[in-house]
Amino acid sequence: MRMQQTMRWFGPNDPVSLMDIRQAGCSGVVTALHQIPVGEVWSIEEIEARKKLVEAANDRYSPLHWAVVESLPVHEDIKKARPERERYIENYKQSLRNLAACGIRTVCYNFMPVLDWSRTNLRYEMPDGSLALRFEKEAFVAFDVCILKRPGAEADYPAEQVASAKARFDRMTPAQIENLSATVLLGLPGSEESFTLETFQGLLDEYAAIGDQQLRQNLYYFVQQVAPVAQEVGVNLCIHPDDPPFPLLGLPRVVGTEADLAQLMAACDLRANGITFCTGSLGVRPDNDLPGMVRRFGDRIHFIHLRTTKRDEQGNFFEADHLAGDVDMYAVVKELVLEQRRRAEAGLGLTSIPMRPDHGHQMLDDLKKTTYPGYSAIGRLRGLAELRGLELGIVRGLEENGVVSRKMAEESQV
Ligand code: DNO
Repeated sequence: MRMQQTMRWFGPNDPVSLMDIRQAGCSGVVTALHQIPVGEVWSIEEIEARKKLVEAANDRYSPLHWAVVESLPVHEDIKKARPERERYIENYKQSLRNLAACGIRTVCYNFMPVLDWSRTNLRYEMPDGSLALRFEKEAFVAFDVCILKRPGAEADYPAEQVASAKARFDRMTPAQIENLSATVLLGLPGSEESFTLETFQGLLDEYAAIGDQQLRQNLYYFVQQVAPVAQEVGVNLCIHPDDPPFPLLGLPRVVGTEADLAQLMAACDLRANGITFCTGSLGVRPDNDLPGMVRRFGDRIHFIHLRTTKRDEQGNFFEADHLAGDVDMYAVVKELVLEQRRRAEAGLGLTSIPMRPDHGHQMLDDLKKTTYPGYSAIGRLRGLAELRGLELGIVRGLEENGVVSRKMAEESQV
């Protein structure tokens, strides 16, 4: 009845070790074969090799297993509906079959064109001296209008925003310009590629004729092809919402709201066509009612990212402590507990939904280390510890009020 506690592991080169993840209290590992070029088949051999790595110390220590693939990336030709998409869709199906054959049943992906997630500052200092990730609108506009110089960019923003972004750009040192550009472009973890300004503009140009509706059609087509195979082999696909959940750089983004997700769920009405419920991404929009979305999407939620941001009126946000931002984490976790109870009662499999504390501040000893932005060990460990306590408190409270049975509550003891 408890969520399954997991952490992301970027593979053998990740400075955070599997032992760290184990000692944080996780039983699940979230990882991907980042070494395989996007679009190629994940072979059984390579999947097995990663599985072996994850399980290597299981005979001596508390067991870890590969719980979720994040991500099985979707080739750009699929997003753009190029003729070659058919081959990539066949490859995708084959990777799903291979993952199922190796017992891996939850597969996260996203459908963001060109860029995966985007921030403008990876070292935003919090009042306690820890470092957080931040998205600042003015810096982003400065990148778009003054650094990338995207044709037509100015027309995408109100005139005052363009003016303040230009003024900001004029005050920036070459090192600051370089840093902003690298932050936006050079691929955050999870994003599979890094770019130069020119190649990047070239990739944006390829989307010139692809608007919101077209991108939606391409997503639904993809899901209608792959979800039936996933369902047949017992894999749950779960789309990660766009981060941030609004259009950027003239590119459409079609997975940011409840309506977007509902439309996607309806486009292929199979349980295998599911959602990664990322409170960090979805929570940037005040119009997303997160607890209500958990209730309404119910058993289509296959994976959970718990994180929160603090936003302001200008459209900026930073990643807050896990229980301190705009997301009502108590209400969200309560709905997730109730959803798990519904699954237990309905006899559905996968009652315990895999959850990871998404991101964390760089803090304590990690301030001296080079870590993947957002993925240092200690900040995530703090987040997980808080979330674990929150879940336990909720389950026990529900038990006291007779909403869940003692047996279910006991099963949720740490
Ligand atoms: C950021 C992540 C994303 C996510 C992918 C999923 O930390 O949540 O990079 O992994 O978008 O496909």
